[in-house]
Amino acid sequence: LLLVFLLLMVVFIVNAQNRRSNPIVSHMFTADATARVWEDERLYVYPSTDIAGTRSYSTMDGYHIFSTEDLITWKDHGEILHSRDVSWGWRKGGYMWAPDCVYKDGIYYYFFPHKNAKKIWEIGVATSRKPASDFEVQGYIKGGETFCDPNVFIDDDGEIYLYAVVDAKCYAAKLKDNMMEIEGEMVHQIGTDEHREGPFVFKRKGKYYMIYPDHHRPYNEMQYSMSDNPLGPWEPKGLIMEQNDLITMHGSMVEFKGQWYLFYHNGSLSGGISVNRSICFDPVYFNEDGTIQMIKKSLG
Ligand code: FUB
Repeated sequence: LLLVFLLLMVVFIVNAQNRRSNPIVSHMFTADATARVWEDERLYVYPSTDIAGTRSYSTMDGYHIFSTEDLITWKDHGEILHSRDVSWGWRKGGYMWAPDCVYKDGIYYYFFPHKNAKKIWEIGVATSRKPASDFEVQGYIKGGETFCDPNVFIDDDGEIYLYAVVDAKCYAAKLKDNMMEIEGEMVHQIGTDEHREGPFVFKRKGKYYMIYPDHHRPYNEMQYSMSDNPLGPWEPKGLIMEQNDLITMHGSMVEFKGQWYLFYHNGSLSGGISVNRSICFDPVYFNEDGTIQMIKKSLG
């Protein structure tokens, strides 16, 4: 009897933990999750912040960072950057949209789309020697004007690529070593035609993957393309996650402790309010040929 009781307790605790894991954050609204695993074996999520009570994405402001070592307990590292820290930014603040962060030569580079004093999108760059604090704004990427939703991918050979969006199309270029200038011009990424916003590129077993939200209405779905080259052309591979309860879908994919995960957002905390989103994650499984299996959502 005692054994049965203990077994029931274990099942109860595991279930309770699973229930707690999504959404990741429940004390504020978060969206556009970029997940990264750094050398300290922690997983960091770099999301944007949705403002309670707002009616518009224009009010989004003040980035937080969250991290975990077990996908159960999450640490909020607090607000690490606000529009008031951006000297060249739109005077009324807000417009701090989907960020990314990469690590290179001892420095964490935080990329954030923000409107400049003329209300035109720039890709801001802030740096720190730590993954979740002390970020200082360095400026914005030259050649990245009007682009939004930056994603930076560093290949095994050290080449750096910037992906970003304008007019619901994905463009990309090499980034110079200084991380502040693109080489040449942003080029349209062929084979990502269903793309609407928020690209995220990663590499697995020598293949390049780009995941992106599509134009599906009323709610976006998550699709992906694959390539042998980080600048394409890409081969569209179709859906990996069906629609959530929101018009936007934006996410990232990362391997953590031997398992791949998709990070994304939905309206689970707000009851489906488009501008009050919550970040979630679910496991991802690959087929033998490298294609991605449809992802089962644990919520929404
Ligand atoms: O969060 C603001 C915008 O909504 C992002 O930049 C888009 O990707 C969409 O999620």
